[in-house]
Amino acid sequence: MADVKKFYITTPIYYVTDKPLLGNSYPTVIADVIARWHRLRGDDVFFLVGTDEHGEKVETAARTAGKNPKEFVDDIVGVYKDAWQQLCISYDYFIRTSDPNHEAMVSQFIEKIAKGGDIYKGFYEDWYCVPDETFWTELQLKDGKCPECGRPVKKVKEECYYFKLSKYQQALLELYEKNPAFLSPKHRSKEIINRVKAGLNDISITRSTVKWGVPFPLDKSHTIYVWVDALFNYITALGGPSDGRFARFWPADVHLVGKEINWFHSVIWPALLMSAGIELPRMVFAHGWWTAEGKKMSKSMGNSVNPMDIANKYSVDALRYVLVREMPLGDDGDYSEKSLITRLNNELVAELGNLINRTLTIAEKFDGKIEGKPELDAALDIGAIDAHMQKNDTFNALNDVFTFIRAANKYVNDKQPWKLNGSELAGVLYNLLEAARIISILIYPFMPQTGECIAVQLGTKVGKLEDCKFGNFDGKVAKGGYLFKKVL
Ligand code: ME8
Repeated sequence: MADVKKFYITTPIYYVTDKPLLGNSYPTVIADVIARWHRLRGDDVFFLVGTDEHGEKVETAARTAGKNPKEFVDDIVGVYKDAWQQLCISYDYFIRTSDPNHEAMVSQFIEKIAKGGDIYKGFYEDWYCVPDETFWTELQLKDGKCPECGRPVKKVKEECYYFKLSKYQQALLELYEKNPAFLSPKHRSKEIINRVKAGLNDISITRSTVKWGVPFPLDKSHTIYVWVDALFNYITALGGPSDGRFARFWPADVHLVGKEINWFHSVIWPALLMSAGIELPRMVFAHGWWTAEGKKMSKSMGNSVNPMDIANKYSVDALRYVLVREMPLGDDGDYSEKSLITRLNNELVAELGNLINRTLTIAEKFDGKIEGKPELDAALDIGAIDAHMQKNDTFNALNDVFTFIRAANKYVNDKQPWKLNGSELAGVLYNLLEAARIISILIYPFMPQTGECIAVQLGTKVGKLEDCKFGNFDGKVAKGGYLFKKVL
């Protein structure tokens, strides 16, 4: 296994115009799984989440709701925090871009970039997608609409300040060349590299018609473009360059983002950092998109999925399980309730739940000393699972954990412990209880409540990765209820 190290992972910070949906719960759950795994290894982890609170989209949503923007965002942030608590998101810090500390630091970074000569005054006359907070040229539009989300765009004509993004073309291409993992997964890197090779335009980094934002330090009649404000959250959350947390955790090890915001993270963000003289993050990992029941999820189509409804109906862990298991990280996938029920019944109930239940049932009836020789250990390859997780391959890691669960179930079927007694039964039970204990650890990052529930029934605590080897079982079994209930 690789050495223990510091590990800093971030999710996108979400626009606070609505409650959390399945889409943005996805990177939050995946980042949580990865952060929890690193903590199991003993790594020094910092896991950041937060909210993107400025800009035209939020300003407009607040106006529509008849509130001032600050009141409006304060109300929704609470909903996000509650949702993340319910989904067992173990974040270390929740950043809000309306935090005064964040605002002050963003202003300082912009002053630094301006001092370096990378900002100049100009005029923007082209298109803008408010829901995505993105500038588009006439040529980029698709049928006159936003090429990213397909929604209508509006014409913007306003004075603005530009950032010299074009100056960083060569440096960015060198970054991608020298550090291929920066653009992850590999199959999404080509698109970015080709676009950067084709040439970079300077970008507008202020709005003079949007009031809800960080004042632009060089000209207070402008606010800083919401995307520039937002990207700096990854540093301001650590208290900025003079803070001990920055020294300890920066550069970020993984910025997990949706594929539609890869450009901002893989091109604009490193260019801003180069300009500000700050070390670059190690990886931007662009994950894929969910559709729901075969269709793009959107409120207007009435098929946006509320993750809390799924969690309340089936359990938080069933939701987390499906988010990891149904779609390899980096690919696109489809969420359907039918598929969730199939996995819940066939995998969580019939494989994991059944193994733990039958193991505990036999163990409770047995009153001898539980001892034996490891036999099931050959079916477990912790190194391979950890290697998947080092590549953020949550899908294959979970797959391998289930391969072990299946091997343990097969072991029960082969050994038929109900026909055994004495030392033979003790030996089989020893293997099953040690397997169950190890499973409680391995499953914990994916399904924390299930991991804890197994450990409690075994009379142990969820251990660390180093405890995932067959030793002496020293728990005290107290069988509880079923882990999962079959959905009929
Ligand atoms: O873009 N499938 O915020 P946002 C998978 N504030 N992931 C989805 C998804 C879907 N159907 N829908 C949304 C912003 N997501 C900016 C980010 S970061 C400095 C600023 C996820 O509220 C996906 O990760 O629109 C996407 O990148 C994110 O939600 C967008 O959230």
